Order: sequence, then structure tokens, then C-alpha cells
Amino acid sequence: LDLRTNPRPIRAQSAPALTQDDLKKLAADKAVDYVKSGMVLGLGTGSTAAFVVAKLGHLLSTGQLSDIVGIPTSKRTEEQARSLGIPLSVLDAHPRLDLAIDGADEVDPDLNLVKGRGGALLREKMVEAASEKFVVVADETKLVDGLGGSGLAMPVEVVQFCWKYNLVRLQELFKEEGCEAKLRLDDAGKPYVTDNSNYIVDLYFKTPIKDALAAGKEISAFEGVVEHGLFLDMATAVIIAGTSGVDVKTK
Ligand code: ABF
Repeated sequence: LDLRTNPRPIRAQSAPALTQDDLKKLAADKAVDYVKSGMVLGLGTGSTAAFVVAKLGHLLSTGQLSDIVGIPTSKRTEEQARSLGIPLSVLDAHPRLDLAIDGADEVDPDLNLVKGRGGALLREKMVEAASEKFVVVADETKLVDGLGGSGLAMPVEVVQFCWKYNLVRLQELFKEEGCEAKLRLDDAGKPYVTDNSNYIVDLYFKTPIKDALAAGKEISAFEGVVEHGLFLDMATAVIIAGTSGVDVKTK
């Protein structure tokens, strides 16, 4: 094409920008590469994990994958997996899994995570702790320098009994980080109830958590606290999909 004869500028045929959903799907597709026929799999919760479950259903229906068993981390993942014909079971029958794949809300440079904004943190942590390998799928917006640094919620699942007592002492525990604790409400403005009939106290920080390892232990020691959203030293690999490509981070 001779520009002298064709003065109109050539518009670069750049591909349309990738949406966040495109990135989540890229991360999910990469994670499914780790899945082999015959595996017992932990099925995560959240929009990124939902792409993983959808891909597994497709691979099963096209015969590219067989003999897998899924252990769902929430009722909504169970429903999605069942609708796709993925054989399901529970931890009682499979106390050791080959691989769990799940999303995350925050990923720090050491692959420590904040999870649970989807409200499924208890079953996620039980399933992922029982898995030989735990692969996290996330888009680049989840990367943080320090946990709590996103300014978004770090969830703590508490029993309903005297939830406010725990809300107050959780807030007090993180007063140096400028923590504000809020009871999570559902769309009707009533306390959100988890799959395990508990409440969630969401912790919001002005500065990142100073010592996440110590914090996790202190939170867990509070009577009436069931589980928290700090998933420390659990991820085997984190697959981050960004506009510059897909990056597999391992420790
Ligand atoms: C799940 O993944 C939850 O713990 C977390 O909230 C969610 C992230 O959701 P999404 O992939 O939709 O950003 O594990």
C-alpha cells in the first residue's frame, strides 16, 4: 500500500481492549490446563471460578476430560456444577483432593490472599486446605502490595450469637490500621447468612495489615469466630491475567 497514493492514515487494526471478564476467562482457561482425568477437584466460588467450572463442564461434555469428581465450595457452585453434569461429592468422602482452583480478592507478592467477598470463605478454606495443589485464578486488579491494601472488605465469618461483641473486638484488634468493621447485609438489608448459617463481619482497612500471620492467629482465637478471609501460605500457584498476558506466579 503506497501512502503517497493513499494519504488517508491507516488505522492500526488493534484488537479491541480486553474486558475484566476476558481476563478472568483467560486465567480460568490456563488453570484448567492443570486438570487431568480422574482427579478429585475443589471447585471455587466467584465469577472467575465460575469460568473454570464452565470450562470443566465443556471438557466433560466433549469427552476431552473424564472421571473427575468435583467438591464445591458453595451452594451456588454446587448448582452450577450440577447443571453442567459434573459429578459431585463432599470432603467426608474425599478428605484429600488432587487440585483446587478458586478466585481471590487480593493477592500479595508472597501469594498470600484475601478471599471471601463472595461469602464462601469457610468452605473454600476447608476444601483448599485439603487439596494437594491450590491454584488461584485472578485478573490483574487483584494484585496488592499488602493484604487489606485494596480498601475493600476482608471478611470474617462469625456465629450469629452476640455477633456485635465480635465485630467490636475485631475492629479494636486492627485499630492501628484504621479498621472499620461492618456486619454484611443482604439486598433486603438483613444480615447476610452464609451457607453455614453464620454472619459475616467485613473489615475495611485504611492501611495494609501490619502482620497478617499474627492477625490471622488472633482472629481465629476469638470465641465465636468461625473463619477469616486471610488465606496465608496456601496457594501453590497464582495465575494472573493482565492486559500484557497471563502470568503464572509460584513461590
Ligand atoms: C472467591 O473468589 C471468593 O473468596 C472471592 O470473593 C472471589 C473472587 O471473586 P471474583 O472471581 O468474582 O472476583 O474465592
